[in-house]
Amino acid sequence: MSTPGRDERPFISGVVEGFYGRPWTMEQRTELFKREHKWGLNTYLYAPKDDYKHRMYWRELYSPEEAEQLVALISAAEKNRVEFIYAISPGLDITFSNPREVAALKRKLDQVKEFGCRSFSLLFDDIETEMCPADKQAFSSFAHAQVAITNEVYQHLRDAKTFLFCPTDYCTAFCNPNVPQSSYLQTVGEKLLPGIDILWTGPKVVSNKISVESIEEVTAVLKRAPVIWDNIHANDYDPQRLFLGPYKDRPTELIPKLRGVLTNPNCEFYLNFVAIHTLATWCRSSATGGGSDVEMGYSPQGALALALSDWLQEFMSADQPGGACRSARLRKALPDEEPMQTDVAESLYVPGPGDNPLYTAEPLTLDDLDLLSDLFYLPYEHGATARSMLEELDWLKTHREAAAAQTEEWRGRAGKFDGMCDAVVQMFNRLSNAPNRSVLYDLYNYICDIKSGVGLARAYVKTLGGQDQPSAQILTDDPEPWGFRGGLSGEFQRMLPGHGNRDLFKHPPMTAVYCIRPYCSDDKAEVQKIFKEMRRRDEQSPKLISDCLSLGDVAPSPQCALVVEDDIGVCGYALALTDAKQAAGTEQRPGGDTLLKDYPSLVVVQVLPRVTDPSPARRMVTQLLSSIRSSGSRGVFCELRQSDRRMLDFYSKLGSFKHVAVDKSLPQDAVVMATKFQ
Ligand code: GDL
Repeated sequence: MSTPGRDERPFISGVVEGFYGRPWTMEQRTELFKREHKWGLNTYLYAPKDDYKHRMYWRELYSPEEAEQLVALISAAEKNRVEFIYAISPGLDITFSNPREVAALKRKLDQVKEFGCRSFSLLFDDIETEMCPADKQAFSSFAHAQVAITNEVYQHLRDAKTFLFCPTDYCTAFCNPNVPQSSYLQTVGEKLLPGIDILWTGPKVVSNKISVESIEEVTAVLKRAPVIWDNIHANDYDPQRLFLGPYKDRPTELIPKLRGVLTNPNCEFYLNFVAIHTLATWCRSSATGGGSDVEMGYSPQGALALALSDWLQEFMSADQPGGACRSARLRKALPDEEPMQTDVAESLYVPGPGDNPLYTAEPLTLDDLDLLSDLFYLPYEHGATARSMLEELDWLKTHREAAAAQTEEWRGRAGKFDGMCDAVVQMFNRLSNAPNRSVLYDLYNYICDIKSGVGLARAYVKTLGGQDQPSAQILTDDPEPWGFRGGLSGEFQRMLPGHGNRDLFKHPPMTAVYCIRPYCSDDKAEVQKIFKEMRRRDEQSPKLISDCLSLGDVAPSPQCALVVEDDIGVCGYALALTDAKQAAGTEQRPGGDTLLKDYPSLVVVQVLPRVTDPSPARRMVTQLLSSIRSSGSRGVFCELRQSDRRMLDFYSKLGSFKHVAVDKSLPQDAVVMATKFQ
């Protein structure tokens, strides 16, 4: 049999069933081959971690029943032009130097070869790196032991179509001290026979991005282009996560630099429609990716849209006898359409007048699937709707003062948040009604979980807004078990520091302790120091009223001066004038009257850059606003310099302050933001 030259071999593209947990069924795998064929993918790597005879009992041969199933599976792959690669993971307990062990490995692979399999793989991921005494004597390193056995098995099998090796250091993060200098990878690269390809997961086990440079780096050491084992959609490490976002952050320029890409996706077979469909689109985006309908340029959003519209068809097709949706059955039974079928007619219940009407649910929509994908997007990224829900909740939570005052903005945004939560509940209802029960059952735990999470957030916002609605009852002193989610693992999480404010997608965890206290005359020098330090760069520009306040030239109003301290000392301040008119007069500002009429009070806040947590400043402002408000003032303004991005950002995020027209008497680089009390 003649083997094609290295460069003529087609790009390997497809799926690796390489996750921990329940393996897919033979029927699901057969279905996978059909899909791969349809979408232009060409490979399946059989490597289910918890399959008995793949890893733990790798030495055991298959029984006649198992053999029959594997034969059927391999032939189904062939029928669909999918290359079936059989992988084995002997690394948990193999003694590399023992000839009986090598013989056991050969015997097992010979058996699978008899089933019709032509491609094989040896996996050494996730194993102990310390060799046993016998192996230490026989081999100069772990890499030498693995390479020796792999080369021997590869040669024994003689004409393997494809042979893959998974190293123990299979990503940049595992390499010591780094990729180019890793003696493990150097040995593998130099000693592994050239016909053997090497699997690689990228910079990390679950790589956020895979760059061309990182692949060039590893290719140089391995002396061959790697096959990516991509864990972007793998979810076996967290039972609450699922990934329905598009294949992303792998530039298509990688395709000519790689030997192939295999995705190791979600454990739940039916939830991999998007993962596999979008990978197929990615592979077709380059001429070297194989397939005739070459699409130049890959857009994750575009690929997702294609996948979701196909997935909707799958959701809508009944997968169980009698599972057609009620409306379809009804239509069939209508006398003026097709002739009525007796079996349908007999089982069909038509409510009479005064009876309960039949339960009806709207069919699932593409928008529902868009939302679903957004809620369960990618390991390092939430989808747009999920991000916006988080942002809204964060805003509503940090503007409790606005909630208490029932400002129009707070109420408006609370309503918007409620609407987004409702869309999740509606999506859940329509999904539960979908005719394809297999997909629904795979999804069920995840959508239940998100529905509960959303329910809690929704109830919390209602409570903030002072609504005592039944949904807000979830947050009581004696909640049902779904009011404190997560079981024992949830208890542990809640006991660990940072839980609750660890917002992976927004701020780093914060550990500093701040103390806010009233300003006293001894603080004057410290406040001046902070003011001067923060103004160092634009010292030339003319003074604002707030500058006079910070410098102590004008005294703050009673109950309107605070400082914040950390363990080093005073690190910020907030000062206010309930009536800024007099100070404005001292600064001789003609025309400032309009501003002062609507916003008679002034506030100034400053914190040193070492305070990365925005909450101390936010708390000081909230406190001052409430003092100003109780003085009877109608509104508050603050003066900022355009160069003070940090404070501009701070006031913008507060939400209640809006930009107001700058009066001409102010320095050119000044910006005014203000808020009115309702
Ligand atoms: C891994 C395992 C894989 C697992 C994945 C995600 C490789 C080579 N091995 O490290 O079996 O599914 O992480 O948890 O990726």
